[in-house]
Amino acid sequence: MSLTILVTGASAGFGAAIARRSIRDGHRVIATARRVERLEALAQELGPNLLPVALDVTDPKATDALPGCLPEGWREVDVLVNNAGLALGMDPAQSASMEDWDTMVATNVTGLMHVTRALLPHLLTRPVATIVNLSSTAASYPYPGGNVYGATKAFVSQFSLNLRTDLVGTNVRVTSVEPGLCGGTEFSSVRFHGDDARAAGVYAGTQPITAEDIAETVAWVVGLPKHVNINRVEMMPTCQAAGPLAIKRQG
Ligand code: 8X3
Repeated sequence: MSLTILVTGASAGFGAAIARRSIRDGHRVIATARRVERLEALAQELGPNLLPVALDVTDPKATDALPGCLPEGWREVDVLVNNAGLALGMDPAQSASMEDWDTMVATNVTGLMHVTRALLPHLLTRPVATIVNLSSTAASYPYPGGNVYGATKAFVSQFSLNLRTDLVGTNVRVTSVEPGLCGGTEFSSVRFHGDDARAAGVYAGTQPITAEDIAETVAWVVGLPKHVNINRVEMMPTCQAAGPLAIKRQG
């Protein structure tokens, strides 16, 4: 069955991979992002089944107006993929940038919340609908410098679970996808404010999860029969595992 899938943050990384995979699977994609020229390039690549829509998820006026701005024929959204999000900085809390913290909360928490609230009434009218929220292993496993980033992702995971309690008995499913180390995207470069050498160091000697692995997971979640809801998917590359708790010893 061909679905209409709205993906936020679709101009690169996970979002672009999810758009590519969804089109390949015969669906239609509303690709939203701030960087319209990148969306236009994606539309050139993927053809008329991709609709590029400029959207800054941190602009509540724009997110709240989003459903009303969709053109005729694109309003029946079956799947919302809340992918837009970012990590900024890895400094300890006592020296981290407040501006970075505010940006992460505005995007990962407030933006996701507004897009979800705007689309929910429409999703409820579909025979079956799915919200897929991109969270992180950082939601469950703290690490030094993860402070606000991990906290925003804990919000995403818990919001997903709480949404289900409101939506139980409706046809709207909700899944939190929680990846660990993922390579091949701008994630670490953005986190380190363009320091690509430092970003590359994050992946040195590893085979991380890829954006295509995430797209595969989203395709699986979305394609399951309507009586199945996957609550959360935690995924790590085989080279990664949760570490021991830290102990600071004296001497
Ligand atoms: C991405 C995983 O470990 O960089 O969300 O926080 S991590």
